[in-house]
Amino acid sequence: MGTRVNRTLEGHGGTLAMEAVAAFGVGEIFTLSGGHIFPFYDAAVKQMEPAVRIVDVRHEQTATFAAEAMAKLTRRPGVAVLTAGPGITNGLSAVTAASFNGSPLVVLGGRAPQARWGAGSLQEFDHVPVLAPITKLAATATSVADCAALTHRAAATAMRPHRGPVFVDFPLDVVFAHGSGEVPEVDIRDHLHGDDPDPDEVRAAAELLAAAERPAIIAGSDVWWAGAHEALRAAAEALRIPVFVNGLGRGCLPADHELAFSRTRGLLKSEADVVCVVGTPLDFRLSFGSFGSARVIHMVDHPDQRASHVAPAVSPAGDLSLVLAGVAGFAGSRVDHDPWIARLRDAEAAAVAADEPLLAATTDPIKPTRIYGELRRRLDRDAVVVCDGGDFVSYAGKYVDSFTPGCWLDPGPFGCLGGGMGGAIAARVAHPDRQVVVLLGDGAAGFSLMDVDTLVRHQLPVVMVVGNNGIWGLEKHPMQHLYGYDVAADLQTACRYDEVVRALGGAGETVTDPEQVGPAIDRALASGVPYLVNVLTDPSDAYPRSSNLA
Ligand SMILES: Cc1ncc(C[n+]2csc(CCOP(=O)(O)OP(=O)(O)O)c2C)c(N)n1
Ligand SMILES: [Mg+2]
Repeated sequence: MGTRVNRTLEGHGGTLAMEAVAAFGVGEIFTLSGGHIFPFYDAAVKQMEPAVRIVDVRHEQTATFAAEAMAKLTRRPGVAVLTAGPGITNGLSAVTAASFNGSPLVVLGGRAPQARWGAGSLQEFDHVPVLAPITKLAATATSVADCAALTHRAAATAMRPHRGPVFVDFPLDVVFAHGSGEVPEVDIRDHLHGDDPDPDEVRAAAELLAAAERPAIIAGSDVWWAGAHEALRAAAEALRIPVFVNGLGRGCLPADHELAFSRTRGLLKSEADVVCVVGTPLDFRLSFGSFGSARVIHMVDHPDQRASHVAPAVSPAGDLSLVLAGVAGFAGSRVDHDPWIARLRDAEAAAVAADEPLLAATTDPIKPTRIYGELRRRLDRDAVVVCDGGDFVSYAGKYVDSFTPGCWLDPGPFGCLGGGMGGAIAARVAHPDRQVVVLLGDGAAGFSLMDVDTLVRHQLPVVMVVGNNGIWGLEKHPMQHLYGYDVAADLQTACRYDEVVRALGGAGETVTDPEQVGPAIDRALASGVPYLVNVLTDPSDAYPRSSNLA
């Protein structure tokens, strides 16, 4: 890293800040206008070569979700530029989601002028104390030179494992002022690696896996962030260990790999003797790290990711490529895992067979599973799938297979609804030629559907599929179960979300016949415009849920 040269650049503060993020490979910003942030726009269109793409949206929430999604899709910083005060507070949920997800989101904010601070300028608000608990770095640039140096430091901090969001705000009188500053040159590869793990801990983990009768790996997002998907495959193949995935771990081993499993994770609790969780927290999604009597290995990209509520057998911390390569290189003898692999494969095949009728269901109203039956066979191996919703999206997690890493955008453990259009925008910007399919609950759709306008204005065609059950399903069914009644859980029945998209300049249709789900998705994929397939689904259908949320 020390060999990189710094460029001394002249310009206003906005140019220096933008040059600093552009050095990380950032080619676009997601934003909504405000006078405080004009210098960033001027930099993007007039001062920089090549120009930086400005994707202007209809809600800062969408800008911030889009920037996080861009990071997930590209493994480099994603940048949101938000105006002072309400622009920044509108982005808070998405920043918090990025913090939970360990995503290198960079938020550049406007700020009321320094010279008048305290006098009551428009939108004067000290954002830093609000952002500090949900970011790795939150600070104010205090000079033109600082616009470059602090922004560089922020982006580098976001990228360093364990990754996470950062925030810098720029007082009006700093960001409009001219001056010079050093913009460090960046080789993004320098920012992908974590610290070296302790070789003894890596060896201990490999020995445990090799000696186990029935081991399994569960791989999560940090495997993708670390670019460790090849090392994951090598480790699994070398020791012949079944692999399950969650979050951005999806696709790190293709779903049709001989060692990839998805439907039999429940068996780990009753049958596995060693479970190795790599690159994801031991949270509610993984039964808080408790897998029956199995011993747990927790591989993390930084020591601060070790769980405090579980005592794993061993917990190697550091660069996950090196950790997994260390496992792959294990030279000792190992137990034959093939009987266990065969056992899981049989159970997996039985689960898949049992679901066939659900995926082909011809009921009226339509079962949400039928939508997935149709979608599964239409998705390309590198399709980007964006999830935003409750039960409808839980089905996506179960029935959509991932074959390519960096293709799966879900809300993650913060569970914030409303990221759908942000994900859609980013996916189409990052991957102009791939399928982009956004799966929306009807409730979730309401948070961001106005940003279909952004898809239309920026000519970003995507397919949206709404599982429209007319309810907040993931709340209505549990409330009924708990109280025997429900309240605040109903939405409009058969609301025409497709007409909303039409009004905004896209296209769409409502589907009530199960036989029309597939053809409607075909029309959407072929349309070349933002297209919403509004499928009226059965409100009595509840996702069969077993996980314990709290
Ligand atoms: C911002 C936000 N508000 C509320 C919730 C609580 N919540 C989780 S799932 C859900 C219901 C989602 O309904 P919908 O999108 O229609 O999907 P469905 O469950 O009906 O398939 C709600 C309200 C949340 N996770 N995030
Ligand atoms: Mg719903």
